[in-house]
Amino acid sequence: LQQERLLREAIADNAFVLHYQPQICLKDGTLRGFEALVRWRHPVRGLVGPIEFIAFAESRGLITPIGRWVLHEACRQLKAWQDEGLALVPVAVNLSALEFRQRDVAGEIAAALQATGLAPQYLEIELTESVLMHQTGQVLDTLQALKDLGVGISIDDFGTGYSSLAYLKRYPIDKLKIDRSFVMDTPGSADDVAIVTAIVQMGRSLQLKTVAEGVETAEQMALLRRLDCDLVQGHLVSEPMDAPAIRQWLLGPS
Ligand code: G
Ligand code: G
Ligand code: MN
Ligand code: NA
Repeated sequence: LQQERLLREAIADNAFVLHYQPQICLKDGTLRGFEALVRWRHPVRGLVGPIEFIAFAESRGLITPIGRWVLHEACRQLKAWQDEGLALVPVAVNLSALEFRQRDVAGEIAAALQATGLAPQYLEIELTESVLMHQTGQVLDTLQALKDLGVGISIDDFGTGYSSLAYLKRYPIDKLKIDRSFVMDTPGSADDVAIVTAIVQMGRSLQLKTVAEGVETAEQMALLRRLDCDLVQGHLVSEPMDAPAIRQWLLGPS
């Protein structure tokens, strides 16, 4: 109850902050995008990660204002960097299955782009497979509306859900994010190497970009490069960083 009251106050005060984790191209090492990850600026506990409050917020009906803030803040920040003259790469925002069901996602995204002036090619949405599992016409309509807007669509935690592979051709998807749990034990685990190999090959065949998540070692990076995975995201490249640190990265070596 205390927690719920604090979270309601946080929403009223916009007491959240976005950190951004870089995604780089495996071929040439260039920066290609960021994932936006929300944190709560908790009055007592300091910065609190999303694992500790997103599900709670969903259970209390409080996710909508948080999700709206995240979307708007990511768009606002990117546009501010662009207005400074920095060369932009897209930002990816996470949307949970519940958010996707409860909100007019396409309408809100269009409104956020409009309000901030950010061009749609600089925004991507990360969805989990559980969104696609419910194979309703409404999901297809929403994804098609995002596609028509020019916003990118990625499947997060790919391989961990229960959905059929048929959705990969049915829905207008751009990227598969290979879940960290498959990357973690490579190259030592032959099973995991086989899984990652299969996902990258399938991605290539279906013309989907592949992003390996949670890359922590040079050996993992070398394997992914050999497999011709497109992008990597993980602690080996960088942990999620706050906006000033990302701005320095965008400014480049000086
Ligand atoms: O930042 P961290 O590594 O702790 O992120 C943990 C999880 O929280 C990730 O799975 C990520 O998808 C999720 N997450 C981070 N930011 C957001 C957000 O703004 N909205 C939603 N729905 N999930 C988020
Ligand atoms: O959206 P998703 O659940 O995939 O969120 C990514 C989460 O993974 C974030 O919480 C982020 O902090 C975390 N993460 C990113 N890179 C690494 C990594 O290299 N190792 C580990 N252990 N976690 C990571
Ligand atoms: Mn994600
Ligand atoms: Na993920």
